[in-house]
Amino acid sequence: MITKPDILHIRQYLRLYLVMGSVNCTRPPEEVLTSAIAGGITLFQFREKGVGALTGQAYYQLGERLQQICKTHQIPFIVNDDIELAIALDADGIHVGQDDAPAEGIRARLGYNKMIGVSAHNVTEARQAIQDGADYLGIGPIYPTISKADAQAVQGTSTITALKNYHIDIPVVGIGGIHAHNAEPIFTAGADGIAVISAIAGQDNVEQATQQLNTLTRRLMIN
Ligand code: 3NM
Repeated sequence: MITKPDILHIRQYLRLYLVMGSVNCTRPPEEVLTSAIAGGITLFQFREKGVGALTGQAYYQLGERLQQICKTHQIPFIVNDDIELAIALDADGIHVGQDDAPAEGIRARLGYNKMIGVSAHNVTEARQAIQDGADYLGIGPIYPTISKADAQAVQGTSTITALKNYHIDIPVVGIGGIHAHNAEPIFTAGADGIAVISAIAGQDNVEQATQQLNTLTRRLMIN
């Protein structure tokens, strides 16, 4: 990306956000990502974490291949947590947790044209992330998740609702245990989208599952 997408485009990218690494896939991740793109994801995050996650060259090369697939289909490519990889690949952005460096410092290293997402679990963390220069917030876990061992307490849509009540108007995506059957309250609470791992990467028919979420989230999105 030459310039950073404006806030409206960031909201649109968040509508159906796939987060994934090789450990989340039962088929080659390249195949899963290609099918998910065909089904209609709007943003992709490379998150190579958990038991059996690739490291070193294999990690870097998988990132490169997945980024290439995203480029071909004009889907922005975000790297989870790893600023070195984001810089090396010239990724479109990075997503960081509460334990990572503040967005401000990351932006200085990564470039001012990059998207920076920050995980926040309450209004205090959200305010801090905005002050530090986040472009969007990931709020979770909304529901119980099997995909993140160290997830915090399930919070439903309470933080998303609180952000709206405080008129905190940064783009927001919900994450954690989200599937087609429980996605609606997240949009109703005011989120711009849903971020999912297992609802897409864990499905037998990835394209069909993504298409279903695509149709649903188009209907539910607020703008
Ligand atoms: N972050 P699934 S929950 C990566 O709460 C991640 O910040 C979370 O996977 C958070 O869609 C989560 O399979 C896992 O539940 C999401």
